[in-house]
Amino acid sequence: MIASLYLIALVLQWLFTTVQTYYVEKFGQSVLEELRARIHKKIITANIDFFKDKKTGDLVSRIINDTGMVNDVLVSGLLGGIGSTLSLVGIIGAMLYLDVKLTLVVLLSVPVMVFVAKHFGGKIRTAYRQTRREIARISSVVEEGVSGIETVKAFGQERKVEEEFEEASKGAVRAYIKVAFYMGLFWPLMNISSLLSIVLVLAYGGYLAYMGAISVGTVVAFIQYTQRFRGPINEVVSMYDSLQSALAALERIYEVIDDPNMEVFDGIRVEKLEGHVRFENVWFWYEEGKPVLRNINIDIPPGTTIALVGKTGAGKTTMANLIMRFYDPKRGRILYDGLIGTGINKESLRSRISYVPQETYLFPGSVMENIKIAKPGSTDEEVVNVCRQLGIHEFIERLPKGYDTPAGEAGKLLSVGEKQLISIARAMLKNPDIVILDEALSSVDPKTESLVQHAILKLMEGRTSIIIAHRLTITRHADRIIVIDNGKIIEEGGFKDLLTRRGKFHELYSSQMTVKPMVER
Ligand code: TTP
Ligand code: MG
Repeated sequence: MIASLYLIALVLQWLFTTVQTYYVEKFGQSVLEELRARIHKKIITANIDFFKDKKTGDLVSRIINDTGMVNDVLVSGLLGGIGSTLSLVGIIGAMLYLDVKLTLVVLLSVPVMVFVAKHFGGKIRTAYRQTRREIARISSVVEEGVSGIETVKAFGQERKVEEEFEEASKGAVRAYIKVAFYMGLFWPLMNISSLLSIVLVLAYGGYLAYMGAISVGTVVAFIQYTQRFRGPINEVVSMYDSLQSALAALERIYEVIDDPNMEVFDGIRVEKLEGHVRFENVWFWYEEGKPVLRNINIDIPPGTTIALVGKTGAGKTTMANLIMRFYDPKRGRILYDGLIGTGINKESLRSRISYVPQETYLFPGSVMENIKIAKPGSTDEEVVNVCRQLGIHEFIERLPKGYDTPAGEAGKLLSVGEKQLISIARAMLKNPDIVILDEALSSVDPKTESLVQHAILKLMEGRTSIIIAHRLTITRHADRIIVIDNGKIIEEGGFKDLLTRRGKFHELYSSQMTVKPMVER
């Protein structure tokens, strides 16, 4: 009878273990998926402020390592934890059934174990958190070193990057050793407190048996139970400390998810803009107390072109950032067709503006695919048409594989001028109402330069355009030129007007005109 019950128990155990492993893993993976998706969504949709103090490697580590850690603990912790809790309940029940007083004696060791677990648990958690941070630092160093590899090599910085890596790697080792140290203290203390309860059972149980209050068999059963008791208690406590590391990981995940830098996509949706842009007493700073734009007032009527010129660091790109609403003015406001910028839905506003940034970012994929990102769902014909209008179709056709030429990771295969042309084609494909062009300073060969210039003029035709001009020849085509210095407008007017006035613009222009031929030669 007992043998067959035992057999049935074995079969049930096998069945339940199988079912449990499957479902717990499935549950763990779905939680993992959800966490990963949430943190990734947060990163992609956060506003630009969010990225100011973040490192790519660190963010990647949070998505991969920290969520993975939470999953491991969920799975192993749940498996071990549920089983152990059930065993503990069973064992304590059986002991209580045999003898209540002796059970209480065994349970005396529980507060000791809980104290040890709590006290050292905290230390272990701190040390775990440190390990998470060090792992993230290793990813950052690798990420930065690899993405900046040209600069690293050009300046012979290999040794320095290597040292940074070694330092981060050693930091991780130190953090793990600290964890090991506290664990090393923790487990022996746990074991000793559980062994002490066997001593108590021997002493008190032995006394009771000697006095004839209980049988020797009961004492033997208690010793067995006490030994079986230690396993599940250890498991529950170890679940406790893996929970500690999961909490450390969760904290890092929620630091990102709860970051207040949310991109808010509400406000009025705009379908189409006339293109009237107006800066009213706009002040802006990235850091409190260091204004980058001071009381800017500009009125750009629909369909006109203004050129922003000024020394490096004057605040030109910052003005572009404000028009795109990557940031909002700290004081004053920007109006679009008379609507206050902060009341317009960002997504819809950005869909009406083409921004050609100072540096072109190309995604892996062909030239064709890279242009198409400006307007998802567009056809090859549309792209070719746009390139024809811009006068760069023949140019692209002459690339090694024409429109199918791979743009390569971050555009490593294309020259600066070629990248700029792709960027302009993108802007044109979007058919925007407003164009912002942050022209790159890097010199392009004269042939490409005239191609670029021609394409820019085509792009600006009939649209409100703000062109940040580094090469001042293009300012000839602007309706108005605004000279910025140290965040202030110091001069404005038409091209001829400013030249005859012989002020700041004249100075900038003539210095470029005399230097340029030498550069080109
Ligand atoms: P920019 O607006 O970038 O200056 P600029 O575009 O006129 O310069 P360049 O011709 O070289 O392109 O910078 C103005 C100041 O603001 C400068 O001191 C750097 C600072 N700044 C930040 O602190 N964070 C930023 O994200 C940017 C874009 C600028
Ligand atoms: Mg700039």
